[in-house]
Amino acid sequence: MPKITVPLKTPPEVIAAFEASYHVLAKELLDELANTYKMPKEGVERMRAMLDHNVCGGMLRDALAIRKMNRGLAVVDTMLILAQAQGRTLTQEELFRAHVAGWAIEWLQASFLVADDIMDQSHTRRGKPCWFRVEDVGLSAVNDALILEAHLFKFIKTHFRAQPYYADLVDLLHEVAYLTELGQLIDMLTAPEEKVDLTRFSLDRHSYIVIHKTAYYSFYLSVAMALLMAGITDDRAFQQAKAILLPMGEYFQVQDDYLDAFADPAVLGKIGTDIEDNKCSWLINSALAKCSPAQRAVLEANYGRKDAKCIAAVKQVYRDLELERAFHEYEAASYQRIHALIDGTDLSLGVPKEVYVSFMNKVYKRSK
Ligand code: DMA
Ligand code: MG
Ligand code: MG
Ligand code: MG
Repeated sequence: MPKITVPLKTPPEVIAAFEASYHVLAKELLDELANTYKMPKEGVERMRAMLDHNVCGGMLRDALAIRKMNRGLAVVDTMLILAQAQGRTLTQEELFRAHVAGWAIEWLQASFLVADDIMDQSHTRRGKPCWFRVEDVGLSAVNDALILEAHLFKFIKTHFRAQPYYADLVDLLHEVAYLTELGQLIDMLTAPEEKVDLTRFSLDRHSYIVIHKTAYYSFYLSVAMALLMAGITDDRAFQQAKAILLPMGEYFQVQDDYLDAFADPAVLGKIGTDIEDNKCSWLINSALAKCSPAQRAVLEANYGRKDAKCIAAVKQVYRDLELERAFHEYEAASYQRIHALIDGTDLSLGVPKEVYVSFMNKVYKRSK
């Protein structure tokens, strides 16, 4: 295999080019509203504001600070690495298609997040109010979540229908969206409002939730899309990607759970709601595994209640149990485990290790 060089961080010019493609896609969608669907101007402007708030999230300057765009950029990074492995560079068309595929994941994520914030009754996202909390939006955000999902299939059609793998790409997106929705279902079912029952939680339940709600779309999808675009058809390559990226995604969601209680909301861009929402988070599961009967009683009395005093009492138990340290131990162990999986990859399947290493580097020890 030719030598592969991967920058530690995605270079700013790669990010800028990726962002430029956002504007191409947004313009296509908005122009179509006016020209094909004869939408009143007011509707077009509302759609523009909705996309700006939920998908783009501001200009590049802000993007670097708040929007990580990890998922979308991972498609681009993976394509660049796969091309190097094939001893070639991407054509302009291929690079643009990698951008479009990356934005499809970002659009899908926007659709999930708009709905997730309603379900979780969250307050802020990416440093701004959640979309449903914006004045004059409210529950019409439910329809916006559906529109965001429809959008990605529209622009995937525009830019991929002539490709031989178009049907596989659409099928993959539908399958991964469904898996995510199943994860969200079990996440919600395990966290009923006003019905706190800590015996409902377990690490097995947690693992099912996070692999479905997060790992497939945030990790596996980016690489699987790139494999399709690179013409890789051997199912073993997809299975291998799953075997590495699902554990990586599980680790990522454990970070998300940890940050929900312990990160500075100003850095994280969102205010945690897991404790008051009665969520089956990694922290509560770790606390239940270690706590004394007295601490368990405190958790039982305070978990899942929308009251600042109750939230503080739960966080105090988390601190007394040194869950921050437990998390850092988990983080180090995950790093070892995932790198062992990466080291075991079968290179004959045409996917270099750098694909996985570069993805892991983006998320390891993140603070937002
Ligand atoms: C989010 O899980 C999963 C999806 C599919 C959006 P979460 O509610 O923990 O996410 P966040 O902490 O970002 O609200
Ligand atoms: Mg949420
Ligand atoms: Mg949620
Ligand atoms: Mg969370």
